[in-house]
Amino acid sequence: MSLTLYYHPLASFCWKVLIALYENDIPFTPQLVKLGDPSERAAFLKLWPIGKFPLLRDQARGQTVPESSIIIEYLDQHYPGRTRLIPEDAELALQARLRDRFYDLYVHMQTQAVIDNRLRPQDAKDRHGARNARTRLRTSYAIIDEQMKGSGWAAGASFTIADCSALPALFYASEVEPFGNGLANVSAYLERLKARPSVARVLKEAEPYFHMFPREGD
Ligand SMILES: N[C@@H](CCC(=O)N[C@@H](CS)C(=O)NCC(=O)O)C(=O)O
Repeated sequence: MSLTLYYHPLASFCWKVLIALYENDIPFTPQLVKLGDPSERAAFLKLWPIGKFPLLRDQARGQTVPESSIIIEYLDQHYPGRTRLIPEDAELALQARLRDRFYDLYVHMQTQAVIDNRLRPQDAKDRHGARNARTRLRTSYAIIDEQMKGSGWAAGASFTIADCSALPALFYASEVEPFGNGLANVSAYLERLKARPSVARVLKEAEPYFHMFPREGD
């Protein structure tokens, strides 16, 4: 098999790529990496010294591809299927890329900041950073609620890269900063995402690892 995905089933940015792979039934070898294991970490750092996953290795094309959004672009270019993750229409493609960036930067990364703070020892907490991240999350939720008034997907009528990004971002964000009342469109969109077969499969595979998610420590 040509493609190997270095990943962890609980790692939110890996979900983005798993959803893309499952959307188009692209065959790949899943390579689970335990970054906490010194020898697995050392081997992974040889492939990608930044040490973050997902990472895709394409043996047939001799390419090693980091960064979830770039991996999805790569899959869409070289392993296209029934779901075009980057729309062919240039304007729609721009929208999809913008929403992908939005979910990564203003939802996903903010959620990671809150989680990172939970994992810090008491004497190294960054409460200011975590508070700012929650404020940014609430601003993002309001923007998304406005965008998702209809029943469509993040960048229009078709499922795209933006939806691959939205699921892990909103799933974990809603754990650390619940939507509460008044965000019916965001909640409905998250439920729509969860019902998508590619997403349901990713969540099912992550289930055995959910106990590892830090639920307290703010
Ligand atoms: N910008 C990267 C972010 C990747 C990322 O943050 N991955 C996390 C897992 S969700 C990771 O590797 N964490 C391990 C670490 O930072 O040591 C992408 O989109 O792929």
